[in-house]
Amino acid sequence: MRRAAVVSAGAWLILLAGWPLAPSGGEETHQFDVVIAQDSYAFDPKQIAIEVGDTVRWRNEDTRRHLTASIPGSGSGDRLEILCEDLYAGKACLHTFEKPGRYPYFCFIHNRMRGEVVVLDR
Ligand SMILES: [Cu+2]
Repeated sequence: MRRAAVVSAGAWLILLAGWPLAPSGGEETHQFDVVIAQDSYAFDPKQIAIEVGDTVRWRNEDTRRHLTASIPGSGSGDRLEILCEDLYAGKACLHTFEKPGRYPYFCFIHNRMRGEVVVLDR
C-alpha cells in the first residue's frame, strides 16, 4: 500500500511539470522555447542558458519529424538526459533540468542539427 502511494505522488509531479511554474520556496522557475522552423534544419536558439529547475520546450514548426536527443556519453548517467522521440510536425517536447552542466544535443535523423543547453546553478 505504501508503495502505491509513492507511485501516485510521482505521477502528480510529472503532470505538474511544465505548467506555468509557480514560485516554490521563493525561487521562480521558467520555461524557454527552442524552435525548429520550417525547412531550417536548425534549433533556434542554437544555445540556451537556463537555471536549475527551468524547463526547455522544443517546438517543431517544421513539416517533418525530428528526433532530438542529448549526445550519448555526455550526461551524468547511462540514460539520455534529453530524449524527444515523438517530435512530429507541430508537436512539442518538454524537459526540466535538475542538475547544472552542459547538455549538447542533436537530431538523430538530421545529424547536422545541433544545439546545447547550459544549465547554471541558481
Ligand atoms: Cu531533425
